[in-house]
Amino acid sequence: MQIKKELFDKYNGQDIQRFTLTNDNGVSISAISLGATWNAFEFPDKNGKKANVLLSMDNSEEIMKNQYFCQAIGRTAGRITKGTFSIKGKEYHVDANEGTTTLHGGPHGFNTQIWNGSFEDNQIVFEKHIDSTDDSFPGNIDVKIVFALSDDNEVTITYSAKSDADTLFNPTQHAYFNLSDHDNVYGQTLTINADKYLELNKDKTPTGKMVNVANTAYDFRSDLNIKKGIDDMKQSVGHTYDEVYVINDHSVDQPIATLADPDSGRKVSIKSARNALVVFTPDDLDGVKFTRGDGVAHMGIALEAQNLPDTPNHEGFGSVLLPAGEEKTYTIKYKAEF
Ligand code: FUC
Repeated sequence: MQIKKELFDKYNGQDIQRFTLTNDNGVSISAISLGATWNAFEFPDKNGKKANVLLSMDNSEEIMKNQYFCQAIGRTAGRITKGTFSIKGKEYHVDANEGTTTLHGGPHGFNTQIWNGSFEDNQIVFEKHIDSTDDSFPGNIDVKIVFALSDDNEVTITYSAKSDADTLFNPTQHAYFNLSDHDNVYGQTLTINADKYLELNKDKTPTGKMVNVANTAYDFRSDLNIKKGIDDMKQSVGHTYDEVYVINDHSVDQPIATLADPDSGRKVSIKSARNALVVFTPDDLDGVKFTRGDGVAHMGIALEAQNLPDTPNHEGFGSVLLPAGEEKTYTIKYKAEF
């Protein structure tokens, strides 16, 4: 494994560092200290031609202007209705950043923080102490985000946290993928191990209802061409994918989703023990400057492994409680095949 640390750029007068791991197959990942952002995932196609399969950006200003692209998301992925939830009968209000909703940890989420980065045992490690007064969530927490790359081309991202008071912890990595050399994901296919998705209100908060995917454009249970899916969604429900899939009970070794590009032969399968995957294929990426070029509709697909959002406000969504003094660790794995 080769490791490399370099200066990415400066943001608000602070150095932003870029950390890269490259394995013996020439597969590499990079991450930067601003927002613990995953900045590159490079691997070859079936003919050996390498590409970065993430929607990456070249500078911190662009990353912060657009937010969430391949960034660490926390404390809580997705939307919390009215920024309000209860833990053990006590009601909490956290800062909103989308009308009255708290999205992706609110205005001071993980993605806005500059993390202390280092290499430990050939892994990229980002650490941060976040006070309750910094982001309005209960509990002062210590968070650690680790990026690892194996010799069989699997990326493991681990999120650990410990808090001094009961709080919520539902982190994710907001990766947007495009496995092809084209500027859209139309030729790619997606499979998701989910029989159900969440019904959403107009403001995209969950209603609490889970709906069967069978016989709908939401059905990714066997390889579905993404272009066909988007077209069917537009026709049947009038919008593209911005959906929360309820992952079926599964063993940790079983991928929850697989994205494949038949043309290039590149594939990424995602493993997570958790019960949700958000799929987002934005129409409007105009004006966004990516490393691969100017943003256009459906240039990438976001696949966010997490727990169901708005968890404490719905029966049957499970729990994202981080009890005081306990450490919780969540792992997401991305296996590259080519
Ligand atoms: C996803 C979506 C949202 C949002 C964000 C950037 O999680 O559910 O609608 O726009 O990412």
